[in-house]
Amino acid sequence: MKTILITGAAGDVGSHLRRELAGAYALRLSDIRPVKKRAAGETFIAGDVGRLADMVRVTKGVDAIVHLGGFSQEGPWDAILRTNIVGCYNVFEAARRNGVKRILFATSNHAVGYYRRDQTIDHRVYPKPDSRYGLSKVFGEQLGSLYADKYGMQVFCMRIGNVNPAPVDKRRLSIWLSPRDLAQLVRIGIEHPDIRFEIVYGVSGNQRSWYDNSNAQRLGYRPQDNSETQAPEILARHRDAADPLVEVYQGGTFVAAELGGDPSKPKPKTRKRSRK
Ligand code: 15L
Repeated sequence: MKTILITGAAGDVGSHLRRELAGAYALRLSDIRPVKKRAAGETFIAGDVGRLADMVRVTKGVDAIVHLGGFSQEGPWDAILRTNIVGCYNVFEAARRNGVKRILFATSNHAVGYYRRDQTIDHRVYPKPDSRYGLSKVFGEQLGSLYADKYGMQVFCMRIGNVNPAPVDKRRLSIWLSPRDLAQLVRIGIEHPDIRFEIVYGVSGNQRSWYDNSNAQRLGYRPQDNSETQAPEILARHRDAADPLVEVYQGGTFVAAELGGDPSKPKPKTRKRSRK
């Protein structure tokens, strides 16, 4: 049986994944916080992603890593830098030093949050992060690309929407990922023989999706769930946000936060100086 390391195992996504993968793999859980209740087949090693020595200890001897650890929201630069940027580097570098070839990286819809909701985007679009958090996820994706090309690692980047037992609001109807679809995607990332560097969208088969997830489909992903069953109830109670930009862009409130200009308006043309 393969041993799979899950970083950030104490978080919400980690908890759903542990339950869904139980019995399929030996799970090594790691987090800065303790994971108290452990199921059969789970072991725990405490570790801080911000410390390379911890990550070297934690990644030793595993077959693959699911890297969920780090800040999962927008946050102050110092925190994002330490946990998501330095932390991500530490996980990839520790894996390389220990000869662990396969990493599944939990990137986010916020790596592309500045695309509009009336656009359908695939895995080949250039990133448009909507926050420091989104930017850190773009860093992680590009780090994965470097480690795949330079060191031959197999890197599977999942741009996760929102993992929840059920979609929670209108925006999440488009980006919802059910726990069992998350597990299906993770199993593809662990098992697929031909992965070198891939970006896929971590979303269920939602009718209102903003993504062309053909890269995931090419690798065998067949989501079981579709948020549409929840749509009537969610739409009935939906009220548009006060800031219209929240409804225009895929990143929602992440886009509108701390905004210094209106991204939907073209930049004013700079006047040419007339020469005398
Ligand atoms: C994310 O990337 C976050 O980790 C999660 O907490 C949600 O905010 C999610 O995106 C979302 O966009 O709903």
